[in-house]
Amino acid sequence: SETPSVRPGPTVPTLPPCPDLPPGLVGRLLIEFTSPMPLERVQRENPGVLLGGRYTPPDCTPAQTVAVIIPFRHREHHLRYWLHYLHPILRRQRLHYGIYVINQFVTGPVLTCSLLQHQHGEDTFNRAKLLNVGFLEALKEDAAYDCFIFSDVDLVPMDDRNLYRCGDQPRHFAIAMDKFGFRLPYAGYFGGVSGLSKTQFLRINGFPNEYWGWGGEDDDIFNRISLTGMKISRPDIRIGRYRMIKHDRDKHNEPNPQRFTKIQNTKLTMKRDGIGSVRYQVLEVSRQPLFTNITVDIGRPP
Ligand code: UDH
Ligand code: NGS
Repeated sequence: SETPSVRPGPTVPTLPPCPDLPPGLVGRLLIEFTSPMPLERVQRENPGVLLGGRYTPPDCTPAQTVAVIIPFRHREHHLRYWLHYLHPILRRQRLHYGIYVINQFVTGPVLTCSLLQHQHGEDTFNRAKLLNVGFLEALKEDAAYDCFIFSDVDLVPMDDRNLYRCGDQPRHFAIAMDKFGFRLPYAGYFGGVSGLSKTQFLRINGFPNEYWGWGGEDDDIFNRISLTGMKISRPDIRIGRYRMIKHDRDKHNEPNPQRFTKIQNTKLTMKRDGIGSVRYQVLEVSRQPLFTNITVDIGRPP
C-alpha cells in the first residue's frame, strides 16, 4: 500500500508557550467610576483588540482560549467601564480571549387572556440562562474555547494577579467585593465572577435556566459543583478584591420568591434543567470593536 507523502509547508515561526506567571503584571490597581468613559476613548486606548473583542498575545502561545461571558440588559455605562479596565488587565495576563455580551431581549406580541400585549424586551431578567446561551454561542464563534469566565458587568478586579483562567476545579474570582467589606458574604457564595473549563461546565449540565428574577442561581451553580464532587478554587483574599459599580435595583429583575425552595432541589432539577435543555432564539450577532454583542430572546417565565 502507498503511504501518502506529506510535503513540509512553509515554516511558521511558533511562539513559545506563555509563562505560567505572566511578566509585567502590576498588582493592585486604582479603580474608580467617577470620570466619564466614552467608548471612543476605550477603543483608542485598546488598539490591539480585534473586531468582536478578540485578543491574542503577540509574544507567546497561551495554554487556554478564554471566552468571557457577560449577562446584560441596559447597562451600557457599566459596560464602558468594564471594557476600559478589563481589556488592559486581560492583555497583561497574556490571555487568548474573546468578550461576549449576552443581551436579553424579547420580540413580538404575546397573547394573554385574549389581550394582545406588545413586548419591548422587558420581561423578567434571567442571568443564568443568559450565561448558558453565552457558552453555546461563544463555542459557535470559536470551537477552540476551553475556558469560560462568567462576569457581571458591574464588577472590576482591583488586582491583575487575579488571573482569568481555568484550573482543575471551578474557580470563584470575586471573593472580596467592596460592598461585602472585602470578604466572602458566606462560605458557599459563588456569585459575581466565576470560571469553569468546558469539561467542568458540561459535567454540571451547565447552569439552571429556570431562575427568573434576582437571586439563588449562583447558589444553584454552587450546589451543582458540590453534587458532582468538585471543589471551588479561590485566589488569595488579598488578591481577589473587586469594586462594584453602585446602582439601584433594575426593573424586571425583582427578587425571585421561589429561589429558596429551588436551591433545595438542585439535586433533582440539575439533570433535566441545564445546558442540555436551554431553548432560545438569537436575534442578532454584532461584532463591535471591543466585544461581540449577542441579542437573544430567552422567553419569559412560565
Ligand atoms: N444585569 C443587567 N441588567 C439588568 C439586570 C442584571 O445587565 O437589568 C446583569 C448585570 O451584568 C449585573 C448582573 O446581571 O451585573 C447581576 O445583576 P444585579 O447587578 O442586579 O445583581 P446585584 O446583586 O444587585 O449586583 C441587586 C440589586 C441591588 C440593589 C441595591 C440597591 N442599593
Ligand atoms: C444570597 C443570594 C445570592 C446572592 C447573594 C449576594 O442571599 O443569589 O445573596 O447578594 N441567594 C439567595 O437569594 C437564595 S447581594 O448582596 O450581592 O445582593 O448572590
